[in-house]
Amino acid sequence: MRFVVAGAVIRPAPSGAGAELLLAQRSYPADVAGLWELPGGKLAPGETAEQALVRELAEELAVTVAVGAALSEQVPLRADLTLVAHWARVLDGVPRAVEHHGLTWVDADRLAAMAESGVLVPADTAWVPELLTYLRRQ
Ligand code: DCP
Repeated sequence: MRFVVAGAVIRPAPSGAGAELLLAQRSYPADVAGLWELPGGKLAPGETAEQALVRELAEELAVTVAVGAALSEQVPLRADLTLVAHWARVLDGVPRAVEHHGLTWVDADRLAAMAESGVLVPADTAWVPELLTYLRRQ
């Protein structure tokens, strides 16, 4: 089994109420281009999920992140590929769309609206309930 790790990158909302989540708009492949995801990528041989997430977010967002606990859901992508996610925070840098079409910080209401309108990458919708709970509780 191989793994893909995605980052639930969060920050306190600028308003002071709740928290925000970073979403990235995929630029490829065609079937998911334009949809929004938690950024990340495949573990390289010998890497832990935490190490892979630090590397992928440095490559894709040009930031250094601190990686926290895993989210509860593991999502089967294919028979041999499983998607996991970890909470993360930016330690250094300002996220920039190096490989994505764009980036956006969303609060709970915006995330719920995006999930409802079908603009999230399908696999990532598994995390929406846990993400909404976290974003609303902060
Ligand atoms: N994926 C997903 N949701 C995410 C991140 C990834 O469903 N939040 C899926 C999309 C791909 C697979 O995981 O089917 C691998 O993702 P990436 O293409 O982003 O990973 P890499 O950049 O490591 O792979 P590659 O270099 O092959 O594009």
